Amino acid sequence: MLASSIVRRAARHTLAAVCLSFLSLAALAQSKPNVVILATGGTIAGAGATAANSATYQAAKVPVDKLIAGVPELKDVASVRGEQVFQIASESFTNAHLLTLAKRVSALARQADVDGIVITHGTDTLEETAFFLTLTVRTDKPIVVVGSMRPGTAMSADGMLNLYNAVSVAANPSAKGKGVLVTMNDQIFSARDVSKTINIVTNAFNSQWGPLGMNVEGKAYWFRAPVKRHTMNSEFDIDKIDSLPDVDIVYAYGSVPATAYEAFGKDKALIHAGTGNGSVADRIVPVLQGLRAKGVHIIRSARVPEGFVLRNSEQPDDKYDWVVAHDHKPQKARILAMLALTKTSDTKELQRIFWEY
Ligand code: DAS
Repeated sequence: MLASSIVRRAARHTLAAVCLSFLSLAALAQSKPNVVILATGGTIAGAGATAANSATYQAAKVPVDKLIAGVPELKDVASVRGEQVFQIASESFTNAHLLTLAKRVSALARQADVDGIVITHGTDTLEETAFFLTLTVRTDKPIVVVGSMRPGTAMSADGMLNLYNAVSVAANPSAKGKGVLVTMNDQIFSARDVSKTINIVTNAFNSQWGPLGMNVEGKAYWFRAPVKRHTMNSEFDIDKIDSLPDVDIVYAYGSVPATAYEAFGKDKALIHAGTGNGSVADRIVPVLQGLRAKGVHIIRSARVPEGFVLRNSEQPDDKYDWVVAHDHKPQKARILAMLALTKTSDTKELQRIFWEY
C-alpha cells in the first residue's frame, strides 16, 4: 500500500514538472522580443539572373515577407513582422523618403509591443538614412539599419547573415541606448560615423573610428560606445519636423569653377567638400564670401576619407563667419546641416551642433 502511494505521488510530481516545463517553454517562446522589419529596397532585396551575378542584378525586387521567409532562423531570436515602406534603390532616396521613414520608425518605437526595429536599405545612401534616424528618433530602443553587397540570388550572398545579425542586435537589450546602429559583415557600427567606403566587396562599410562591436552567431560583443549626442539626447525630433531646408554639396578639385557654388545660391547652406583639410581655392574664397553675404551658410567639409576639418586653420572661419563640419563627411554634414537649420541660422549655434553630434 505505502509503496504504491509513493509511486502514485512521484508520478503526479513528474507529470506536474513536465507540464510546468512545457508551459515555461511556451511562455519563453512567446516572450521573444518583438522586432519590426521596415523594408525600403536595395540590394538586400535584389535579384540577379544567375548565382554568378554578384554585382550585376536588379535592386529592390524581393518583398519583405520573402526576405523574412528566407531566414527562418530569425524566429529563434525574435518575433518578427515586416512592413514594406518603399521598394527602391537607395541612390533614389530623397528628403521626402527620409521624413516618411523616420516618422514611421518613431511611431513604432513608441509602441509598447515593439522592442526593436530593423530597416533594410540599399547600401548607397544607407549611411545618410542611418545618421538622419539617430539624430531625429527619440527612443533608446535598438534601431538597426542593414543592407547587403550581393543580391540573395548570388553565391555567398551576404544579405541573409546581415539580416540575422541585424535582428539579433535589434532584439538584444544590450543594444539599447547606443543610438542607431548599422550591422554589416558581422560588425556593428554607429550610424554617426559609418560610411560605405568600397563599392562592391562585402566589407564595404567602415568607420575611421572603428566599429562599436561585432555580432557573431546571434550574440553581440561590444568594445566601445558612442560619445556624441543621439536619439534620446538629441535636440531634433522627427515628430516636430515636416520639411527640410535646401542644403547641397560642391565637390572641390583643381580648377573647380565658381558656377558650381553659385548654382546653389538660394540654398540655406552649402557644404564645401574641400581638398585636404577642407581647403578653398583662392579664386573661390570671394565666391563663398559673396554667398555668405547673401545669407547662405558655408560649411567646410573635406573630400578626403579620414581625419577632421580644423577650424581657423586652412581658412579664417571666424573672420568669414563659416562653419566646419568636424569629422563629418560631406554627405553626413548635409544631413546634420539640414536638421540644424530647422532650429537656428546662427553661425555659433550651427558650429556647436557640429561639435556635439
Ligand atoms: N543601388 C544600391 C542601393 O540600392 C544597391 C545596394 O547596394 O543596396 O543602394
